[in-house]
Amino acid sequence: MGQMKLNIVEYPDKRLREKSKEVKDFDASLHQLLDAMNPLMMETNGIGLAAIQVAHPIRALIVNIPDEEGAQFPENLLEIINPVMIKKSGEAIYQEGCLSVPQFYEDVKRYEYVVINYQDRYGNTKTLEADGLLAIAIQHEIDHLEGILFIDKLSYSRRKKFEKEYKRIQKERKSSKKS
Ligand code: Y12
Ligand code: CO
Repeated sequence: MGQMKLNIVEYPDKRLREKSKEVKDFDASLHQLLDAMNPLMMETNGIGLAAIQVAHPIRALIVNIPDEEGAQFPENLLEIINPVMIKKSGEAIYQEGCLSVPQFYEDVKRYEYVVINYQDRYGNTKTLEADGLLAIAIQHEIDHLEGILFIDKLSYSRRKKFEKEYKRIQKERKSSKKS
């Protein structure tokens, strides 16, 4: 089996709107996918990536929160399969971005603190308590599993701002003839 070739699915691709399916087999094909997602996330300076963003609609995601200097370490990689939010509280606003919605960043309101149950790549059940950036990232990625993007969470006026900027970005891309 060779290296898996993954590409980021970008808005407005309808595949991002699919509801991802529960992972039942914690087998080599799952491990191969996770092993290919991590370098892609590192190369693109991402801190979170859901499988559906690379065209695999399964309930799997990875997160790697950088330190204060922005450095990421392999030992901080979290592989989260079949997550379920069991506790949530507080409020936090953070400027989010998404590899599937390039070049757009906007403030989104989320829970400040969450607890999730999930499985690791071997199917072992785990519990994770998160606050700060990790809590934000987990909520952003769990939304992907439901076909929800961060731009869906914006107020009417900020969503309009996104539509405008998105059109501008598309025009720029066309005129520079890249993709
Ligand atoms: C806080 C906010 C958002 C999340 C979800 C995870 N989001 C990301 O990892 C976003 C990554 C991202 C990276 C970009 O850089 C490159 O593509 C090289 C980027 O830049 C451009 O689109 C030009 C945009 C987003 C977790 C926590
Ligand atoms: Co995203």
